Amino acid sequence: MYRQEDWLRDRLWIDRPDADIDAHVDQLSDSAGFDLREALVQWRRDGIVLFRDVVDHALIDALKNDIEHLRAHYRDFDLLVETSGVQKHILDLTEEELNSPGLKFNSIHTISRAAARLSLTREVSVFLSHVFRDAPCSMQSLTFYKGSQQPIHVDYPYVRCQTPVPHLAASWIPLEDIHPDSGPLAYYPGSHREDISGFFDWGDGSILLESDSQRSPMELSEYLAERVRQSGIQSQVYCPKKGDVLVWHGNLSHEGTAIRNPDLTRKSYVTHYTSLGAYPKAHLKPSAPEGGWIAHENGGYVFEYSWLNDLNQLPSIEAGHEGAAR
Ligand SMILES: O=C(O)CCC(=O)C(=O)O
Repeated sequence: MYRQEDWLRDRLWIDRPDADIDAHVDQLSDSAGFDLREALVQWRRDGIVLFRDVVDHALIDALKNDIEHLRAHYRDFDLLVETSGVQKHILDLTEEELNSPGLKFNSIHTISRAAARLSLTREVSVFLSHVFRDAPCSMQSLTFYKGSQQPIHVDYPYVRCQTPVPHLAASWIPLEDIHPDSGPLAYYPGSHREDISGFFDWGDGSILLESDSQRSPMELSEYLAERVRQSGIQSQVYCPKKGDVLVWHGNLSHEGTAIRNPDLTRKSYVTHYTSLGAYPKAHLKPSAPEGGWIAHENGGYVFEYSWLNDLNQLPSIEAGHEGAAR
């Protein structure tokens, strides 16, 4: 069982009371290519960092093309999807489910090279290598076509294969300019700090959702909504432009806001990351980390899952988006 004291023991350096960002930055010999000190200060304070106009538009277009191809030929591919909280194989979807809001494609990066490479966008990989003091690794990805309308939550009770659990962050890449009526993501700056979030007890002191948890995700949402209300934190609605990317802390409260215009898409790509040292060993092929990856760029990795082999790939594999180790 993973408890609050385990989280406090395992926290990343930057979340500890004695974190010395100046000392960390002053000993670096290479420039990050952005204001790393400011980004780390903001991360510690707000639990988010936003990089504007840094994501490769050609890769975004390649992923959008992959998504359209997948939607048109979905019975030819092997991918898990989530619809109304239920996981299914994409080939078992009805047309109605394929078009339902809230449909998520799980880990499209296993069949889309463009997606795998987007997860390792330079600024995100470089920034997270400093947060983790280790190579960032994508653990899973989620692709949305429309707004999720997901209630307020934090990721770590659900995304918890990594050891230690606090080695967790996420990025959110818009695949188009996001319209305020499409159900944008919203987040609560500063809510990642333990004095604000507290620790939701799923039962007997466990802070992770387990198969025998006595409390429900909706109770977590009610708890977090009350914590942010009590601390007076206002939500920030994220309406990014294509090219922007938001990175958030594994304990940051966030939600999918209400869709005001159901005709609008909200095409977006989320990656959850851990550090190389915390990556679940059982998910790695025997040749990893030297081999067994789909993408290895900018110091980060997207590994092949140990249980998957030779999946039918989407068109970006052929279109010069194969990527290379750098
Ligand atoms: O994009 C959204 O609406 C929600 C995404 C999210 O909550 C997540 O990936 O953890």
